[in-house]
Amino acid sequence: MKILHTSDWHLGMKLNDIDRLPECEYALEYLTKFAEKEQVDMVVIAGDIYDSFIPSSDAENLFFETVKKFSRNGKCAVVVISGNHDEPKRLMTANVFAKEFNIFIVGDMNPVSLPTKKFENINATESGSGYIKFKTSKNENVVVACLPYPSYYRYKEMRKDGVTFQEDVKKWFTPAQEQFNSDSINIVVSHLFTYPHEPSDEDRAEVNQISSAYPFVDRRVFSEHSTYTALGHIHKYMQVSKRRNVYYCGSLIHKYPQETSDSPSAILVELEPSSIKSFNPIVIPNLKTIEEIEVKNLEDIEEIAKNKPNSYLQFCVTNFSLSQIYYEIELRKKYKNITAIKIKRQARVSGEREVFVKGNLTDKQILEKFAKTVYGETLKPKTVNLFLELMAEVQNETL
Ligand SMILES: [Mn+2]
Repeated sequence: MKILHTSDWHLGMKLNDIDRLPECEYALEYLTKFAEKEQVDMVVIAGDIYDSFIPSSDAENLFFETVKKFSRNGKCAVVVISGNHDEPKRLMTANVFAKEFNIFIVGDMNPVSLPTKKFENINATESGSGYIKFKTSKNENVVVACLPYPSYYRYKEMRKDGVTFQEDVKKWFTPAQEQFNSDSINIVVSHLFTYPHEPSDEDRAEVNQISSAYPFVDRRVFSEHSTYTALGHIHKYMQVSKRRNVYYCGSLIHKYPQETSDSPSAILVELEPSSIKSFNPIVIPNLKTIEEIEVKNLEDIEEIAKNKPNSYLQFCVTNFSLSQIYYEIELRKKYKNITAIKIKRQARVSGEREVFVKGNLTDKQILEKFAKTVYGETLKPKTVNLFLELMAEVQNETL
């Protein structure tokens, strides 16, 4: 069977007050056409459908339209889980209608209700705590284990002393992963942090300790009997485990300049019981790109911003004087495609790093030191006095 793995749509995401929904629409248009052309049997969406708990009606509309297109009147099953950005209950309300399109939205560990009608290609046959079983027209048995974004709050559990997050996630996975059979196609869908290295025994204790503060798990939580594990949460295409076939597919649209236009953001896999028949990372074309550009002077920015209206631009300026601050504000106002102007620190240019300790320094000395290290400048007495006046005012207010 053919499966399309997509994740982290973040519908409703904004950048510099620019609504990125048209970009999502463009990418999803491509992805739905692709899924139709490939005649995929199942689409899994590994969480973070929306960017916020209360999405706009436009964002919801795009989600509903898209999953409906994916379903091709029920020919393709669509399995959606909630991510940390989604409000699980709100996401699941659509299940009342969704199941009649072969669409299943999983936001908690309760069994989803099954459709009342039969579809020609793939049908849900059973559901339980964290899993849905399907049967295809080619008589393939499919088990999908779903673990929506795991958190103690969402799973209504308390963290116990001496029990790691790793152990709890493994426990939450158990009822579903126990359903895996050697003759079925076993799929895991989740939204969490994991990493591609197996910690050594030495490191393990440390990893467990850190993971009690930061919710991440290592790949031992994923069943060895899983044919394919579809993850969301990290916005970058990544192979976590080759042996266990654990993958992050990447986000729908780019969020960071490191993601180049040719990085994959979806995965098409063809699965057989206990093996992958074919594996294809998909590069989804983006309507806009994110670029990081280094310039010498602030004056160089305007020309670039004018010529690249379809890119989000993050500038890094080498020479910057504090007196140019108003010019910078004006530039940002005029060109909405400028998403950041960072100043390359003088200390970093010369390769030095200075540790800044307040110690017994006065406010005046701190300001002068700051200006010197960050901007390489000596401030005019007028600027220093203005700063001190403001500081005095703030201190008076907070007393
Ligand atoms: Mn996430």
